[in-house]
Amino acid sequence: MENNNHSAARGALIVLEGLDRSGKTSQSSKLLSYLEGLGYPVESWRFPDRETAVGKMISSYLTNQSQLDDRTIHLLFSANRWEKRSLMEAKLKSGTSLIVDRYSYSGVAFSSAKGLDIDWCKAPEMGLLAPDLVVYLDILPEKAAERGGYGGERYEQLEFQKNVAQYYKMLSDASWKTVNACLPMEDIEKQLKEMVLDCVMSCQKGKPVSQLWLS
Ligand code: T5A
Repeated sequence: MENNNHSAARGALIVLEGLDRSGKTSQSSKLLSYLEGLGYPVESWRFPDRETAVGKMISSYLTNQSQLDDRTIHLLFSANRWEKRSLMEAKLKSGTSLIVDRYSYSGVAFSSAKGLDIDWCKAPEMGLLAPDLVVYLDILPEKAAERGGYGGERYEQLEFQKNVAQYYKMLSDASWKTVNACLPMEDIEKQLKEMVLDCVMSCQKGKPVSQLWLS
């Protein structure tokens, strides 16, 4: 195993997106171990971050313990990213790569799928940090629904997830990498490792940190 010191260069912001149960959490932890094994400073993050005060309100909503207006919960999801922005920037600048399970695209896709205006949904995300890589774990909603634990949270409903998938398609652009999330986990892991290592290495070469703009 390599044990290089890569900490002088800036870290990469890598985002995994996809429907509920597409396998983001499983793959995040594999990528974390992989990059750590290569000696890169790296952390695994997820949104919502349910540990903060805002995150606790979100978690209560997702588990149906509280009710919130659609716009209110949308802005809370966004605030949950904003409250982490400075720390995110500091980590990246100090050389730590971040593997992030869900980001602004989840915010826009899920809220738009409820019927909110997509431009209204994008607005509070402007100015967050732009990912260096977005990987979409592509799975048919019907297949995701067959996976363990589905249905426990508010948005884990087949018809709604079908709608979310349409909005993800609208949001994706040529820079996104799509991986078939129905492949065996090891095959997905292999593809992700290559993509992520490329990205980490290009950020090390001095690619600047930029701000998010959702077109
Ligand atoms: N949301 C989120 C918003 O509305 N707005 C926002 O701004 C944000 C950030 C919570 C909800 O909030 C919404 C989206 C969500 O509805 P969450 O906590 O990330 O978001 O919820 P989930 O996406 O459901 O997270 P999960 O951890 O439940 O799903 P993952 O991470 O996609 O999947 P994972 O890895 O846990 O795997 C699920 C199951 O599938 C199996 C795993 O073993 C596990 O049992 N699995 C596979 N099985 C076969 N083949 C494979 N390749 C497999 N990969 C995984």
